[in-house]
Amino acid sequence: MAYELAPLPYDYSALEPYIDTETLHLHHDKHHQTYVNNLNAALANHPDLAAKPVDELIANLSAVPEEIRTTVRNQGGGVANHNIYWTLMGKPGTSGIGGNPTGAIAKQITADFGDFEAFKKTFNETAAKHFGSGYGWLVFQDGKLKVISLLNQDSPSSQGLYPILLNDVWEHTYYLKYQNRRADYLGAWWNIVNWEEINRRFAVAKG
Ligand code: MN3
Repeated sequence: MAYELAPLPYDYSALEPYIDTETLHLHHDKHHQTYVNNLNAALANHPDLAAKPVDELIANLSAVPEEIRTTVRNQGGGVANHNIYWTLMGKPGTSGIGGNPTGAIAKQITADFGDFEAFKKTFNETAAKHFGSGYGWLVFQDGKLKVISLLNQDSPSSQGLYPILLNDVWEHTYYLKYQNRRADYLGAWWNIVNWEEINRRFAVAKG
């Protein structure tokens, strides 16, 4: 069974003005679709693996034969990470989108970082300083929130950590609108972040 690209959970213009319509078309319809196509091609002769949810492939890369492991890590990671990325955002000004964090994640952010501003600063700096392509991530480890960055399409899932939040800092994410100003994109992104979905993921991460 082949993997398929799920439609965006909102209109292509929904994230304006923070993420523009053209970027969303390219990022979802071209970049994400290409990861899906490449993963399907890599697993064409491995129906047992192709039957697994992509998150399971990424969480257990040692189960993938060595000759296709790097491809699955990169392409499968590209599928899985973008699946998360789209759900972490929503139309600015609507309920649960942007503004201050809510619920359990708000309390945990205060406990581990002091306040939301300090957390944002840590996350944005980590993602802004990440050299090359990759993502900034928020995970829950040893009872604490932790901000990390990983290269390319690598996921904390491969290290046994459930991702609560990520932000894509590949240039295709922001270059049309923000050009080289990655930090501006990172700062603007919090206006469209979906706290309900982040709380849902935080509950899973806590187990
Ligand atoms: Mn991307």
